Amino acid sequence: MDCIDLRSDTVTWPTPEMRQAMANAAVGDDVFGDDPTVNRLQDEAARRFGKESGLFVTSGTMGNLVAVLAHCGRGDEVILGDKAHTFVYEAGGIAVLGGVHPHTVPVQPDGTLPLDLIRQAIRPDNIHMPVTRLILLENTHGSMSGVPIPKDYIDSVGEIAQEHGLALHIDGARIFNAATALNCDVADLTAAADSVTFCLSKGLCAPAGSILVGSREFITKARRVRKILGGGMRQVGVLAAAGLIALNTMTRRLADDHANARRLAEGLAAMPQFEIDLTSVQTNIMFFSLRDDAGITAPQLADKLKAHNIKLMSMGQRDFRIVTHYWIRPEHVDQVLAAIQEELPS
Ligand code: TLP
Repeated sequence: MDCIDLRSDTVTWPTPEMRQAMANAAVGDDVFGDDPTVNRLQDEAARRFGKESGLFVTSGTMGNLVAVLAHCGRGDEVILGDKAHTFVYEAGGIAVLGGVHPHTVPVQPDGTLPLDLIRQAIRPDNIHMPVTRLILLENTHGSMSGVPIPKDYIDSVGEIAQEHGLALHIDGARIFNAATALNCDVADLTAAADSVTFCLSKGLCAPAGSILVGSREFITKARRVRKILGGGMRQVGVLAAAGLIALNTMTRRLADDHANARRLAEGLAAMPQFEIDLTSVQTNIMFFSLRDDAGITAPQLADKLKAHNIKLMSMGQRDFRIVTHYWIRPEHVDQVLAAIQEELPS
């Protein structure tokens, strides 16, 4: 990449190997089910997750929207975290386009929703109330420093869902980061879920695309919803070719991104101007803040770093989010720490 961009892992460029595979991809009309590269990607993704079928969608947002609309009808309710990406950052799509009512539960610092609050949120059979249909979890949890949520917890939520005849969807935009950090298999980690969305872009470097996996019946329904949303694409094997490399190769190297995040977080923690909770830095995302007396605001520091060819995301006057990814190497981490040190008022 042409700069050190730490704003998100969404900024990643496709690798040279991906560009090559894209140029040579076998393609067909995917709305007819004729694209061999898309079909292979969907099948391999489903197999990797131990689910029956997969569906290629344009983005994580579309994957979650398609999943919610395929699980729920108008007036149904989904229980999800108050800081879930689907609740906060997907433009209210589930309500706008699906008439699905979000019922939020406070997300804990470890990314979980308290089990007793999930139980309390499930509606009784009462004509005054919406009908609870779905529970949605996010793993890793983006707004909670990318913490990975362990299998035991997901299984417990799965049991609650089963007891009440509800479905469980996981927004696994970064589920491979979670599996890497937890040292487990994604199929095992998500076994209790009826559906999972994961992103081929972000840390896996594909230029676009996400996959939704679930049962054959569910994916048949989801395919229709995707068409309604205008997400039926044609010779999209050119993207799926990059997606196959994302799925099969890039998922194996995420520990490097986590190690770089750790190195960066420890460097920041050593600077007295910053506050950072090192225990929260478990994958590739970290949040940290400037102390009140740092003598510089977050936007001012981010602005000064531009001259060093470094892009950081400031949030408000004191806070930052940093995300590491494939294009950030250990030497970049050292460069960033040195530049920050240079620009902080002494
Ligand atoms: N997250 C983006 C922004 O939208 C905030 C980022 O930079 O982190 N689920 C989770 C947990 C996500 O973090 C994101 C993207 C999505 C879904 C949506 O994916 P896309 O951007 O492909 O629609």
